[in-house]
Amino acid sequence: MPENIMHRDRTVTKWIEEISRVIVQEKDAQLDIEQKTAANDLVTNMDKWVEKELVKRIRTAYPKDRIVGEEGFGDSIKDMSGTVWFVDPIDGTLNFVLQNENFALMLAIFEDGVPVQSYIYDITLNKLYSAIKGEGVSCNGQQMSKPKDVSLCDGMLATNSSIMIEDKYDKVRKIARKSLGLRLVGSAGLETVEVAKGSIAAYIATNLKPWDVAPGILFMEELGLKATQFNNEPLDLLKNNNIVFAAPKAHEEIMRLIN
Ligand code: 2AM
Ligand code: CA
Ligand code: CA
Ligand code: CA
Repeated sequence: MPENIMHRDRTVTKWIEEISRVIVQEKDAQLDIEQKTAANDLVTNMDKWVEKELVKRIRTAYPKDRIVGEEGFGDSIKDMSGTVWFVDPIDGTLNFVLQNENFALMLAIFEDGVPVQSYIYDITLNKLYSAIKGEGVSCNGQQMSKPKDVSLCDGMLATNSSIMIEDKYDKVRKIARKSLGLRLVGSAGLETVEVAKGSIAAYIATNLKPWDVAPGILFMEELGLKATQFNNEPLDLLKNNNIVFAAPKAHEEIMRLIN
């Protein structure tokens, strides 16, 4: 592994450990909850604090890099040149507020559009999943193996609730019927992790933001899995995406059913 990547990996891992310790410690204290666009689109003081803290640390350690963060403390970017960080301070805010589990802190680093490092930290389970370009994927430092290439009929499908509620993609129901079962966790990051582990054959979701999907690209790449938009094109991190993260066989079937 190149020295600069190894050093940055150690730095990011330490930041995630330190910051998430505060999330766990402060969680039961007063949580300020605000609505963003709707009653199910929330932000808390903790989301904001985590993003501010990460942005501050990235700017100090890597002043030339650009940052795209959900809560708006980063930069707005029009291209992927140079080093770009994607920050989702708490992925699964609704779970964070209502469930006390199933939420994650996520980071992804791209160099000239190429994903080089990704992190998804399951905060309550204390599991840090990290992907490093050319080095595979690990969980708490333990290398993960490539999952089996399964068809839909041998695996489960994860999806996001807007597909189901808004009825925009009727084809998704056809895909669900071919699978062994449907799962909705409510954290794009943790659903990505399930695909990486092979416990879910495919994750299909509509209208996800760049920071929701950025870490998944390298996880899929390093494990021989597929990450595309519904039209089979690569993800575009300058806009929202309808995404499929899947085992290759399941992905091929989904492409046939969705297009
Ligand atoms: P978030 O919790 O970081 O907002 C399920 O809701 C998944 O979709 C979560 O990963 C959530 O990320 C993401 N998501 C993206 N846009 C959303 C929105 N407008 N409202 C709720 N969740 C959204
Ligand atoms: Ca949000
Ligand atoms: Ca998110
Ligand atoms: Ca978030």
